[in-house]
Amino acid sequence: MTLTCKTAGESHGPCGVAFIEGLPAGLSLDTTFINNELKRRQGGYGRGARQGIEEDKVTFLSGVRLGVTTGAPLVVQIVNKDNRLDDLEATPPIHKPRPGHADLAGSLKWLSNDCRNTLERASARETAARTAAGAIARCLLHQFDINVFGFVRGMLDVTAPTEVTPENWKTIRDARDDSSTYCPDDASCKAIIAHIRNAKENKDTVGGLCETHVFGCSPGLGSCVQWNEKLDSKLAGAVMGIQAFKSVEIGLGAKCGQLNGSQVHDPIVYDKNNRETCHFGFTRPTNHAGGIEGGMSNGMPIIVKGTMKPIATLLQGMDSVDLQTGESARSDYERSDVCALPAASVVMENAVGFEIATAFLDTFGGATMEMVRASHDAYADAVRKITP
Ligand code: EPS
Repeated sequence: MTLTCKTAGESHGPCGVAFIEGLPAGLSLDTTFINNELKRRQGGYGRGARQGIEEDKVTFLSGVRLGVTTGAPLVVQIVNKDNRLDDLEATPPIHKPRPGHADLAGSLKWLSNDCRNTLERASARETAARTAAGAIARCLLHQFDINVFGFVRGMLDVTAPTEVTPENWKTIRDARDDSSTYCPDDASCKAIIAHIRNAKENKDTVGGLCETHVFGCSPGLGSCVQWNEKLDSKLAGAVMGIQAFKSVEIGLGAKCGQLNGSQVHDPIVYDKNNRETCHFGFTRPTNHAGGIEGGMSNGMPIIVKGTMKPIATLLQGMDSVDLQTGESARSDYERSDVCALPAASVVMENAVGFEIATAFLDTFGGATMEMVRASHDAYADAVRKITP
């Protein structure tokens, strides 16, 4: 069974949940790790007042016994403290849609001049459940030494010069964790803070660029045989599915269109002495492909970049229309964040982790962790038999 996840929950409803199917039995879930990912998602410079109210933590409602998966559908819950959906004074109708938000399209789709139902579900509060699902899936990846690492790469004119490698990523992760913007480069972090402050002063908002690296994937995750089995296609869908993301790139991404083939493609090098590693000795001096060729992992680190647009709720409002009168009006304002880019980098890290776990189980799946391990190890033995 393919690993799948659906989420449910309104921003100001009682809770968010993720419904996950396809995890093998016998996987120990590291609740400290999962809750820490939720805590990181709540943080970051630029967040609004809501995160002072919430204290996101997972409760497993099914599929887990004594901290270990049973193979049954897993439902994980994150309780909302700011639960006021049925209080009409506290969640008033919204009828001046915010440009950039789901408000207008959703109200027309669901035939209402009140954007409230749409915005409650479109809200990025949903990303708490998605982050939990990704962190749960990463508990499986950790058993196979596959690590996912995400950070903020830049904003406006700022691009962190940080180079991330399989050798240095843990040190860079420490720098990220010491940074209030989740950007590991100190000078870039300061410049990003200045941009967020400036946006706040101007009653504006700001987005930016997130990046996720995956280390330790063996070749062959994903497939070239069908368009919708390609790992890059799945990663792109997963990242574009995060609220406010407007572009996804793998490796060099859009820059590929500005270079010749000899500048884009990564030469292949073989070193028999590295046959015991995840890439079986096949490495590349460059990694412009971002670890994916023909829709399959190639043994190099997987690199995904995602762009988040500025949040659509502006304190200054924007030109819009009152859906009750048809007259021009400034858009409604709801309490919001000035910038949720650091949080988005955590969501992206975990969304990527979920897709990698899905591809991993599509390749090495089994009902139990023992079966998955046996399949994974048998594949590695088989590759070493057919390589020089
Ligand atoms: C959001 C609006 C804000 C954000 C929210 C996303 O919610 P509220 O109106 O309750 O302050 O805080 O993000 C979260 C609650 C979260 O946990 O990330 C929106 O309109 O998308």
